[in-house]
Amino acid sequence: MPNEKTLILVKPDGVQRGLIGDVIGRLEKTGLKIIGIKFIQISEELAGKHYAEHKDKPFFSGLVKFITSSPVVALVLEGNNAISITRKTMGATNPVDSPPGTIRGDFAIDLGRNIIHGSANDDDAKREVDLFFDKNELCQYSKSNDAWVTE
Ligand code: DAT
Ligand code: MG
Repeated sequence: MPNEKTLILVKPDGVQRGLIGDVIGRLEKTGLKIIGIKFIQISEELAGKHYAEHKDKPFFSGLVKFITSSPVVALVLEGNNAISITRKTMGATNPVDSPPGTIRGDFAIDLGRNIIHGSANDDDAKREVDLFFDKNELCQYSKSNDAWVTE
């Protein structure tokens, strides 16, 4: 889809391991544009809303505990096919299944410590961007190389 938005989190493990720059650098290099960014401590309430689809899963309480265990970096990326481009760059949910060259494939070994969140589809992206960012925290702007990224 043209000019999609997607919500990214550098999760607590990525922050604690000093991987913020590597993760954001890889995403930036795709050509997707950062239109929102912040460093936040996720509350239990926000974690519950963000991971609502998993609330009945056995791993839900561990997931909430993990995502609230340390600050995260939240970003909104914008560009053509931002959701699928980002998911490809992230790798699979389980690092074991993530090929080299992907963020999870290169930086993670454990399903519960997989470094990055990225919205999985259009509905999730809209909901998650709204959960983490106010409208006035997103910047619409041009970059001089836009025409070299998008035809
Ligand atoms: P993704 O983060 O790739 O969108 P997901 O939405 O299915 O994956 O799950 C959210 C997170 O929950 C995932 O990044 C890691 C954790 N998780 C998923 N499945 C799990 C499982 N079976 N056991 C433990 N943690 C799991
Ligand atoms: Mg998901």
